[in-house]
Amino acid sequence: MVVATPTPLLRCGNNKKKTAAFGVPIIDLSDDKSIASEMIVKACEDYGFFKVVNHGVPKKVIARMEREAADFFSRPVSEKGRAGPAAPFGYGSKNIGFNGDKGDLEYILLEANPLSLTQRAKNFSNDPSTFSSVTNDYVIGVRKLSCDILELVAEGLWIEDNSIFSKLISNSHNDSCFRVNHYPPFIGPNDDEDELNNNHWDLSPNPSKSKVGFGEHTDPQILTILRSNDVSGLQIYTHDGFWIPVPPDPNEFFVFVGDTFQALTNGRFTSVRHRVVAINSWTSRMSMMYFAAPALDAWISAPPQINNIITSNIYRPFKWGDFKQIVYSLRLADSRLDYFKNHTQS
Ligand code: GA4
Repeated sequence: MVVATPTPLLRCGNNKKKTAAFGVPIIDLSDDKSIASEMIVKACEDYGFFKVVNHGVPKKVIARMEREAADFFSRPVSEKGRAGPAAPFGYGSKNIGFNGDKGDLEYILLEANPLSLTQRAKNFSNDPSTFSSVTNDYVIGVRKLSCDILELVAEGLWIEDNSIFSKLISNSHNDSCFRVNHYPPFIGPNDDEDELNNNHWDLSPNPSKSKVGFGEHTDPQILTILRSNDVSGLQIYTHDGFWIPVPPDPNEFFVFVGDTFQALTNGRFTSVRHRVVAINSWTSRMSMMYFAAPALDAWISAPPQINNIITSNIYRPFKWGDFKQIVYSLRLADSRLDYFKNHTQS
């Protein structure tokens, strides 16, 4: 069932706040399958974003991952630095990607497969076997959640083979990755009007008073599964031009449609633009993202069932590995899928 959680809406493009009721779609995975699948498809079409409850990932698995990551970030800078630089995997601070993007954060980026997690664990913990087993358990939990969601999507789209999308990421050569972001506490200048507006201030496209934790972008993969602690900062951009603050919820997961899912659905779903802006808080924000990606040599093209007779393919088929190469050659905020548009499309 999708429930509306009222949240203020902030129009992009000026500093005046326009508020209206908005609800992040909430999908209850314990609901009847046909209801959940219909709701997920609608949320993917309308926002490319939703929250899942009754997700099945054990609380203990989440808590242990949170503890391991917090332990690592609490270490001295000199020690953490030994796990870097992120190229793209490892420990990173301030620099995002290879083309000059910066953010006010530090992070860990890892390949989400058991072999690589085992090999890298020694850089992140004095007890590498615990670190790799905790991370692996978390990845297994969120991968299963991604597969459940992708199967529900296929059902909601009336595709006979309900594993058509999920098999791309359950494939043993999947290129999924796992990231933990750590944003420092931030206390900004005092502003009475802002206080009245829940401290959500200066949410224009280029915020001047607030600090950008992670600049606006879409995720290139199929799906992203995000979980954070209780500190806010995440915002999503809606189809009608609003930046919306997403209230954090440490017990649940948020799901983002990525560019590859946009291509797999021939644009029926659109990847959601999002960013993290530092909001007044004495504590740091920590978020964990699982980016569900296919194997490098997997072909990405929309199955014929997606299109009705008159719809032509917006994108030409591409391999995930080729798309990924383009992704890393561009800046964070760039629209990467345009490179794979069919020439007949405007
Ligand atoms: C955004 C989503 C994931 O965090 C990520 C990021 C990657 C990186 O940090 O190395 C990228 C970014 C992300 C998209 C554009 C490129 C690549 C930084 C960057 C500037 C791990 C991913 O897959 O793409």
